[in-house]
Parts: sequence; structure tokens; C-alpha cells
Amino acid sequence: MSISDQSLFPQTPVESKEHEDHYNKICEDYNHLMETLPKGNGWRAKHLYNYNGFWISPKYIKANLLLHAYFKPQPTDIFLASFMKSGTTWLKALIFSTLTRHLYSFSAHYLHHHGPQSTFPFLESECENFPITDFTHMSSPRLFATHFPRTLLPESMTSCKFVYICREPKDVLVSKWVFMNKIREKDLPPFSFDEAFDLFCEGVSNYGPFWEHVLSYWRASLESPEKILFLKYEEVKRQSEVVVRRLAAFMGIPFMAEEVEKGVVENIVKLCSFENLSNLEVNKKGVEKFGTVEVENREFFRKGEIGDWRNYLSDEMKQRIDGIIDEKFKGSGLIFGS
Ligand code: PAP
Repeated sequence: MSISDQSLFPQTPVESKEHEDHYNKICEDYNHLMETLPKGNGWRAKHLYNYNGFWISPKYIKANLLLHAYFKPQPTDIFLASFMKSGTTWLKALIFSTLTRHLYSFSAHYLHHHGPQSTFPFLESECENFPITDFTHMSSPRLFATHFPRTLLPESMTSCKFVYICREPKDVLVSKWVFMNKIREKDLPPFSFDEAFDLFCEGVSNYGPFWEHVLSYWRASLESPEKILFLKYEEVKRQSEVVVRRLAAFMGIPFMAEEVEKGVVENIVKLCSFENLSNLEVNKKGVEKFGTVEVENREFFRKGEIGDWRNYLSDEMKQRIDGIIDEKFKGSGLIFGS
């Protein structure tokens, strides 16, 4: 199938001739665009395309065009942004349970029977349903997750609050390679760790380059710290309760002293821990659909550790990737522990 084939995206029914023309124009723009974009090796599918400096799948390039055309942010929206495999699932659970702490008891919690993925619509997949989907049915504050880098988002979204989670790049690489192999298209040849490593170092992986993604939010967080809470996986791991309190304050719902005394923060941390979530039936057996791609919930819970890269990277590989990361982040003020 040609990449510019419109059948890749179902014809979206639209309400009026004007809307239809608008939607068709976006499809046409997309088709023209795809003929011009540089191509690189894909991790899940055969190719990724370089769109405004980032390696994105065709489907999500179209999603990005639709996002720009149709998405209407509300001032109270909260976005969770991340480079893939940086701790998104964990943060979904933490943010959701912090926000809804007055709705659920910890003994009969929503997350006991629903995967964390279900708490945040994934913007890229949802965009496939524009202009039918408009998210106006969602109650405020609406929660959305995205892997798009900051610079690919519509300007109108930048006035909303964002939580950004990043993670040590070698652990991201390993986690991403394992995950992509699980969901890799079946007709493609095996995808070795060596190949993934080289591509990652060249910046070629979904939503990469890693460093440009992280820096896009890091710079924005320095400019508007009240709008972007920039977190690291490693600090969430080491100081979970401190982070949960920061999250609550950032979202405008700080914990009251009585809540802290009653152990609410501690309970949220326990509920969302890797040990607890990964052992729930829903996360062992459940399946989540992202557009047309189905993923088993258990694939989002692998080890949940810091430093697993040591089991995959040689000394030489470590030095190469650390060298790239040091150079790319030089002068930014952002450091990753290793
Ligand atoms: P995504 O980009 O597909 O949404 P994301 O949730 O960001 O994935 O990352 C998955 C990683 O977070 C996995 O890391 P690993 O491969 O190194 O193990 C997963 O195990 C880890 N993870 C998921 N939930 C938790 C959690 N509650 N606590 C700590 N780590 C977690």
C-alpha cells in the first residue's frame, strides 16, 4: 500500500460540505507532504518520516495535521507529555489518582479494574477520529497524553498545563527496543538491539531524536515553570511522595495537612507502584486499543527499574551514547544520572 493512500485512514464522515472540503484538504496536504519527507528505518513499522525535525510514523503525521486543524484546548486541560518509555503509564496512574482522590477509596479503586492507559486519551490516536471527536463530553479538567514534542504542538495548547516525564536515555532505549519488538509488524525482519542502538544514536526512533524531544519541553519549562512540570523517572522512583505532592500543587489541588496525616499521599504511591499495578489482573490480562493497534496491558509493565541498560549495553556502547547525550545537553542545565 502506498503511504499516500487515503485508505490508510478511513474516510471520516463530516457534517457539512464546508467541513468535508476542509477535511479533504487536510488529506490532500498530507498526501503531498508524505511525498517530500525524508525516510528512515522504522522500529515497529517499516519506515519513519522526518517531519519538522522529528521521526514520526505516517499515521501520527496525519494525526498532527488534524490536531492543528481541529483540537480546541480548554484552559483547564492537563497534558501528560513524554518521550516513549519514560514512565507515562506510571504518571497516568499518579495524576489520575491524585486528581480523583475524593472519588475513590483505596480499597475499591478504579485502577483496581482499569489499566492506567484508560485514564488518559492518547491524543495521537484520538486525532484519527477528528472532526467527529471533539472531547466536549469530557469533564474538566480533561486529561490527555501525548508523545509529540513541544514544537509539534499547536500554539493554542501552550497555555495549558503540561507534566513532562523524562528518563535516563539508555534505560529508555532498552525499554523501547523490547516494547517495539513486541508490537513490531509481523512481516518485518527481526530487529536487533545493535540496529536499535545505532538508530537511537542517530536520533531515528519514534518521536526522536530523544534529545530534541526532551530539550523541547525542558526549554519551555524554564520559560514557563508554572505551565510545565518537568519530572525525571528516577526522581519519581526515589522520592515518590515528594513528587506526588508537587503534582497535586501543580494541578492546583494541593494536599491538606489532614490528608497527609491520614496517609493519602502514601496510599497513592502504593496504589500506583510497579509492584501493585503490574500484579493486578487487568494489567496482566487486559488489552488496550490505540487507534487500530492493540497492545496487551502487561507490555507496559516490564521491570520498572533504574539501570537495566547494564544488562544490554557494552562499555563501548555506553561510552558512545553518553558522549552523544553529554554533547547534546551541554549548556542546557539538564543532566541524566547513569
Ligand atoms: P509508553 O511510552 O508506551 O507509554 P511508558 O509507560 O512511558 O510507556 O514506559 C514504560 C516503562 O515504565 C517500562 O519500563 P521498563 O521497560 O524499563 O521496565 C515499565 O516497566 C515502566 N513502568 C510502568 N509502570 C511503572 C510503575 N508503576 N512504576 C515504575 N515503572 C513503571
